[in-house]
Amino acid sequence: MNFDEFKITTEYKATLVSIVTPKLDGHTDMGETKASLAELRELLRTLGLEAGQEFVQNKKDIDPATVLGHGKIEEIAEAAKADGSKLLVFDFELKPSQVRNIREITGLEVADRVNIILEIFAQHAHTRDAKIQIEISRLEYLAPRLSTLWTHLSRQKGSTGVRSGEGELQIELDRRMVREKIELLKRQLEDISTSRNEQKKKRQDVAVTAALVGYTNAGKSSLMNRLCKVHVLEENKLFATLDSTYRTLNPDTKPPMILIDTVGFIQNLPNTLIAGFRTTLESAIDADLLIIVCDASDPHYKKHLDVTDKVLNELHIKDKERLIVFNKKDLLNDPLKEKILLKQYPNSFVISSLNPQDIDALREHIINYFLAKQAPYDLFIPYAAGDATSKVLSQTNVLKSVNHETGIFYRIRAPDFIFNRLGLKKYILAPDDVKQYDK
Ligand SMILES: Nc1nc2c(ncn2[C@@H]2O[C@H](COP(=O)(O)OP(=O)(O)OP(=O)(O)O)[C@@H](O)[C@H]2O)c(=O)[nH]1
Ligand SMILES: [Mg+2]
Repeated sequence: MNFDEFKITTEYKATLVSIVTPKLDGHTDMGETKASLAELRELLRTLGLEAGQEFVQNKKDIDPATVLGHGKIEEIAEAAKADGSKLLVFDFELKPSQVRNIREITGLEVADRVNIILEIFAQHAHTRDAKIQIEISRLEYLAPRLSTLWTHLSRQKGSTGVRSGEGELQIELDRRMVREKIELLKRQLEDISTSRNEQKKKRQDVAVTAALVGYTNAGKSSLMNRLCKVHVLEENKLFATLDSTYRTLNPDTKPPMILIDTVGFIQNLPNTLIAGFRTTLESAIDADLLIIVCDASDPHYKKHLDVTDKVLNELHIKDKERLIVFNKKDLLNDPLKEKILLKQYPNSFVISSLNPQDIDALREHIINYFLAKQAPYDLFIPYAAGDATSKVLSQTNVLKSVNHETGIFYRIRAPDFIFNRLGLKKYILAPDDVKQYDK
């Protein structure tokens, strides 16, 4: 079967539908629902879909068949048709049976938030890795919905003679095919993960890493580009980055410091996607430092930080060392906001990635963070030990050097794992001798 048939047609104008109810997380008051709808508009824009009217129903209980009330759904469908819209997009996850019911009542196409996010991920996946992960997530989303899709498809094709038995059999066959395909893709992903682990091991021996994580569109890639003076795709689109990218922050420090750019987070990120992107986020799991990037100009920045926390929790990396960077300072209208942020989040940074001075300060901070983690050593290396001198110069960070008659005094910093393998221990000065050479 060809799953492309179920892709959302982007020529459709979308009508947005949501709810305010104590029964649904993220939709418990009008403020939450409106914020989520605004984000859904952004998601639709990213996908290239025109977003039309939006409708919200206040409801104590969720209708199991259609979520919103039957009458309300009919009313929305009328208005959508009058507006030339053929697609209803619900701002929460719908059950397969609900999709089927709403389609039957309205005669319109029906999609939900998960559907939209999956489409964006599918469009933005470039590497083999990301493509496989998104395909697994899509198939897992589709599998329980196959019966809906089957009835929908047979109706769409104007087929009159599909007997129910035939349909059932077809659905069973399709399900099996989907399960097998998922298994196959997971095996492929494991292979990739193995070779990634080997690369990671190699990297851990020679570098320290910091991962940029945070809500989508916060400016992670922009920061990466400016901190490392390279070019990674940055776009005013949600989920511009889907796979992790590695760049050297500073080639002059030893070992080199590497920054990792990762996929953005979003609220109500479907579980299948978190699971699917675990391998991509593994780079963050292994990083020595997490740099949480947050768009300070977004009125919902707190919510974004909460979502980030939640995802990090799900990845079991809540306790890792972290630095919060509030970005897009240039868009803050209120001059007090920076002060408030710094007070609420001590040791955080408030910057604009468009401002070179801010970038330099942050870069220096990250470099110093890693250097401070390295132990200092005071060495005296005789001129005769040329080999040791070249190791010091090529593999450690020299803070100070003083030439003497018989050799050179070095104050250096190096991580234990590097210092231990250099064979320089015999040149370490006893504390009492340091004064004599350190001048
Ligand atoms: N005004 C302003 N815009 C910024 C700043 N930093 C980033 N941007 C813009 O914000 C948008 C998103 O930036 P990205 O770097 O792609 O964001 P991201 O966090 O990598 O997003 P995903 O890859 O989708 O998770 C782009 O249009 C950037 O030009 C900033 O400091 N100020
Ligand atoms: Mg990005």
